[in-house]
Amino acid sequence: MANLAKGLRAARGRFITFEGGEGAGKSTQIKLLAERLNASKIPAITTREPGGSPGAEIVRHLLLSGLAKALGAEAESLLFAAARDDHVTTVIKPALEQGKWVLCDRFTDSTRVYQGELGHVDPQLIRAMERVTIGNLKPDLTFILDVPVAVGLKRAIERRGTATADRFEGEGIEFHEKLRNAYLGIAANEPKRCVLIDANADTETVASRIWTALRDHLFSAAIAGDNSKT
Ligand code: Z5A
Repeated sequence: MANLAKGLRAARGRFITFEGGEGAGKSTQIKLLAERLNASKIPAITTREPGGSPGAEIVRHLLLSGLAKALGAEAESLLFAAARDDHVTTVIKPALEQGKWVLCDRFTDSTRVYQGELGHVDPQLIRAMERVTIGNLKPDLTFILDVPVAVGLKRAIERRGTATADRFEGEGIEFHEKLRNAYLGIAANEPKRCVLIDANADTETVASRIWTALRDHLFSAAIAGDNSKT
């Protein structure tokens, strides 16, 4: 493990994104994974979208407060793209170039699902925005955390307490069911990049599922790369 960590530190970092519906447990799991990687001497940072950089956090406020909703799904997509552009340029790419692993709470799949599938924004516009904002920066691995809608919403409502629901939390059950199906579709269509995680379990069990999948996908690839040099 020590040699592997040394080899992985020397290379470009890995880009890992977490996706899923409301209350799936992404933020909880990202934090746990970062702690585990750092404890294994693999430097990892956590970040999120929309946001993650000072400029993008301003756009986040505009989007999640619902102020931009009246502009329509296309305009909202452009705002998500503007936030992503700043985040990728100022945070994600520099960290990867320094050899850090970047764990990001939501990324382009969220735009595909929320604005594309649910907001009916033209897929060609979604792809064009991806080309502009991320170029060839694709996640090395995407964890799609899956929970039944009722479970996710219950968790989110409990966490929110008396605070007001944000722009997307306020949508109805049908919206969240469609969201879940859209994520299941992405996981089925892109099995090399995406790992579907059953997140309807206690926190430690989900963390262990994620660690096992990470080891299988990224560490085994790194070991194979290492062995091929000998
Ligand atoms: N959005 C978009 O439309 N287009 C885009 O391109 C992008 C985003 C990038 C961002 O919301 C919104 O922006 C999002 C999509 C949209 N819409 N929504 N809704 P956000 O950043 O404010 O929140 P989120 O990304 O949706 O995450 P979340 O729903 O707040 O939750 P989470 O990160 O998946 O879960 P959590 O915070 O880790 O856990 C939620 C609660 O459950 C918490 O109290 C935990 O302690 C508890 N929890 C976590 N795991 C467990 C387990 N295993 N068992 C029991 N309880 C648990």
